[in-house]
Amino acid sequence: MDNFLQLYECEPAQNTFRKDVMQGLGQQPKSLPSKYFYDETGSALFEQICSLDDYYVTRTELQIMQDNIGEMTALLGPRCLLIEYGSGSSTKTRMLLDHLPQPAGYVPIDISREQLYASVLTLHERYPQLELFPVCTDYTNDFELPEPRGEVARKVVYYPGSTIGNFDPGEAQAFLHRIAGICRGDGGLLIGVDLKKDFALLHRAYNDRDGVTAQFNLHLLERINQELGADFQREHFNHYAFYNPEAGRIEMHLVSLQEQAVRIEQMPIHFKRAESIWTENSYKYSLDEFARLAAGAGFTVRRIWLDKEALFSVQYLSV
Ligand code: AVI
Repeated sequence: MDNFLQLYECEPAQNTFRKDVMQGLGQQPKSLPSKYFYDETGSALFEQICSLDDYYVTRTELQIMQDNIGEMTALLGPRCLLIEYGSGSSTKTRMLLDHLPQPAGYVPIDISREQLYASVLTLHERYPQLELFPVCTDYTNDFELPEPRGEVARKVVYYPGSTIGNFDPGEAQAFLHRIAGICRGDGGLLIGVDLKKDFALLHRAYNDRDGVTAQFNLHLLERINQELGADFQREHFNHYAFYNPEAGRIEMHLVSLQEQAVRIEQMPIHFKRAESIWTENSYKYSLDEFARLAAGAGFTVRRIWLDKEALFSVQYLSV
C-alpha cells in the first residue's frame, strides 16, 4: 500500500468557483457552468441518476460495452495506457480493465477529489498489478499528464457517458482537438456519444419520476450557499428541463418562482419572477453530425457500436 501511495499524484483542483459563479449570475441570461454540479453530494446524486430507469443513457452504454467488450479491447491491444477524462466511479472502465491485455497503466482524471480517492482505492484492491496515475483537476483547463516509466504501445483516451454533449459544439471540437494531440501516433479515443431520438424519451430522462435530476440541479444552489455563504432558498426555484429540437440539446434551468434577491458574499443578485439560471446543455448528435465535429478536430471515426434501438453510440476514433 505504501508503494501504491508513492505512485499517487494528485494536483489540487483550481478554485475558480467563486469567480465563475459571480460572472455567471452577473450576466444575462444568468448561467452556471455544469461542471460545478460535481462536488461530493452532486457526484453521488449523479451516480443515482445513472441507475434510474428513466435515464436510459448509462444502462444503454453499459449494454453496448458488454456486448462488444472483446472487440473493443482487441482494438486497444496490449501495453495500452488508458486515460479517462471525468472518471467518476470508474464503473465502465472496470469492464475495459477486466479484459485489456497487459495494460500499461490507468490515468483517471476527475474534478472530485473524494470520488477519485475512493475509486482509486477500489481499483487498487481489484487490480493490484495495475499502475494507477490519478489526476485531480478540472480537465477543461490545460494540465500535464503523468508519464509511466514502463513501455507504452499506445495512449487511448476513454471518454464515456456522452459527457462530450455537455460542451457546446465549438467547445467540444476544441476539447477533441486537445485529445487528438494525446492520441497522435497509434493511439485513439473511445467515446460515448448520445444520439438524437424520440423527444418523449429524452424528456423523461431529464425529468425523472423520482425527482433525482431535480435534486441534482437544485443542489448547485446549496453548493453556492455552503461554499460562498449565499442565501439561496431552494424552494424558491424549480428544476426545468426540456429538449430544444432546433439546437439539438436538452437544456436544464433553475427557474425563480418569485421576484427575489439572493445575497452572495453581501452582493445582492436580483431575480425576476420566472427568470432562469441556465445550468446545463446536453447535446444529442446524429452519427453524421458527430463524425463532422470529430473530423474538424482531426479525428476519423474507425468503428461505431450501437444498441438495438440506436439510442446511444460508443465510437473509436483515431487521428
Ligand atoms: C454527465 N452528463 C453526460 C449528463 C447528461 O446526461 O448530460 C449529466 C446529467 N444531467 C442531468 N442528468 C444527467
